[in-house]
Amino acid sequence: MERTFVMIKPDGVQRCLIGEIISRLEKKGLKIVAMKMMKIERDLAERHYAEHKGKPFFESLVSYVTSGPVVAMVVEGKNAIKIVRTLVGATNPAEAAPGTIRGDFGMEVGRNVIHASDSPESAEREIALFFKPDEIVEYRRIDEDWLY
Ligand code: 3AN
Repeated sequence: MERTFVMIKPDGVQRCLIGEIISRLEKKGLKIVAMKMMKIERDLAERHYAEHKGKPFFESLVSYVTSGPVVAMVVEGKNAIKIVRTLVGATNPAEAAPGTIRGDFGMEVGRNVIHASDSPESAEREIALFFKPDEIVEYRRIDEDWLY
């Protein structure tokens, strides 16, 4: 099993897409093993997006993700990182395929609704930034034998 970090960004929360997004993850077969609504402080946003420091969009990215509450999650499943990225779609909603979260609900890259880790290294780093180990739970989905 693999774990990935998913965050519904402030626009996703304000546009009442929390249920829709969680529903897509659940129906796919992914398991939510940690979840919280929170307001991100500037320091956490800067650490989360450290790889983009110095890029022209860094300031607007940090103020966007700190502008309102977000829903942070740890999502588990076989190949979860790749599977969630596929459900999320391309970074730029203008290029994201229909049927993906960004393709269906986003209009531009600066308001792209959701974040998902892009590699095992970033998943591990991002999960540790947002969650303490004891906030992550273990349980079986009742349909697990039918998913795998
Ligand atoms: P992804 O979120 O698909 O992994 P990254 O890691 O390249 O994409 O970018 C992180 C975030 O930075 C994006 N989700 C988006 O909000 C923002 N971003 C990326 N590229 C741009 C850009 N050219 N202009 C504005 N914001 C951007």
